[in-house]
Amino acid sequence: MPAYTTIRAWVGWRNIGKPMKDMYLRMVEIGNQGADDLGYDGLTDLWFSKYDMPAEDFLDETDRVWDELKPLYDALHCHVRDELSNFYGENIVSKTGNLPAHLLGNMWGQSWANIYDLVYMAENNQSSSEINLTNILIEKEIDEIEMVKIAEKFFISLGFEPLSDTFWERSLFVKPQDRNVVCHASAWDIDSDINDLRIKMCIERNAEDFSVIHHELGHIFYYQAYSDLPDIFQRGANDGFHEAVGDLLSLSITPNYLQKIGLVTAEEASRANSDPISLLMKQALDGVVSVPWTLMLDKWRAKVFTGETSPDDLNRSWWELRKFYQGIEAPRDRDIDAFDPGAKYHIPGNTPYTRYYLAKILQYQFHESLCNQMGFDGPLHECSIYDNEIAGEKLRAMLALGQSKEWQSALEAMTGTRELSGKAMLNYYRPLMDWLDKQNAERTCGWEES
Ligand code: X8Z
Ligand code: ZN
Repeated sequence: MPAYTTIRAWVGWRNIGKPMKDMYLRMVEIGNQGADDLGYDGLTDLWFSKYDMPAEDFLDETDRVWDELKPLYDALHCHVRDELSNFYGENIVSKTGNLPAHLLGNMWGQSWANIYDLVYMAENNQSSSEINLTNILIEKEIDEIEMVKIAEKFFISLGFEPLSDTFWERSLFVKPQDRNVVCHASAWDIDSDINDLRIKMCIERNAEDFSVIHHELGHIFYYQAYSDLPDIFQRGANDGFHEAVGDLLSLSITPNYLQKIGLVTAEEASRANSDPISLLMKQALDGVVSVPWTLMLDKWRAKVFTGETSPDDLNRSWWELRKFYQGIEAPRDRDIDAFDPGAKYHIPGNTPYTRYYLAKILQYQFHESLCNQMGFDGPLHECSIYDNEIAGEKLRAMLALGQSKEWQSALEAMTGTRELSGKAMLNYYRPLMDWLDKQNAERTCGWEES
């Protein structure tokens, strides 16, 4: 799509934010009042006090891990910027500045997987080695329900009980034609005593939604795993753990796994395995790219909640943080009354977002540790925990703890460490990082952060 078409879509999408601004500010006011009444120092203190350590220490932990991961993000940013600049021209994408937010293949620039073809395949002409899951789902006529069944089978292979009849009867899988629904995917613990667990999602037959289905089922199997505990413990070890379960399984959707379940041939799998950079690039455009995004979102909210950002500065502060953490900028000056955060579901929905930051990191810690415990000794991106008894047992035991122990102990039970760490993610992407360093050798990386 030409750049000017995407600008119109990008700008139009954000118009919905403008009328939300005053209502949002009122919601923050009420939220702060409620938090104070509960004995917290406002909403920021309330939100970040639920991680089994003082809020400031937890925020320091998130920053520490970002310091570990930033070099990987910077290298990817540098490569993507150069490729986009070659494709669109330097007048649209400068080789030294921020990335224009409308050209990243996603309304929020939170995953760049949709521009994979522009940043890797085109130049390296690797089209033949890539597994295109979207095409496979369509060619094999795998419908929305079958996509969920495939994900369910993955969990069953790890020793989980099959989903209940009511899950299949009462979930929403396909966008209804006769009414409006909230399509943002979600998973619901309606009544786990009678196993009434459901997902609500407008599934589209593509690779992205195949992952999101695993994500949502991760919530469902977590609900199921801790349903026997006293009510007070029926939660994730922390909210990041809840978001990480399905994402953990997504890392195991390897070419060999797809071959095992009959979606690709042995030849297609081995061709895909022969080009690890292609596989890792595709993963990184989602997994690595989401790290600064999931961090900056609540950085913005924290400043709004405390009043450090004044009502007149809401949008300016948003773009300052987008620039600082992600090296992304708006393609046009924003209107004075713009409220761009309002166009992201979790802002008006008031859903905390640091949980996704934690999940993006934890999923690699879980993956690396389970793969090691399974005795897998190849590169981490080739490891799949599918159908592995040891991995299944470890995962089920951790989920069954619910919130009965602090999250550090749940992490320790599964991985042997009590610390959040970016090391596992760095190990996973090591071959890509080496490749990026070579690609970037003659380029000027980085961007002006303020
Ligand atoms: O909102 C979600 C899930 C809902 S449980 C689909 N996610 C975040 C988003 O879409 O922005 C998953 C990744 C980040
Ligand atoms: Zn989720």
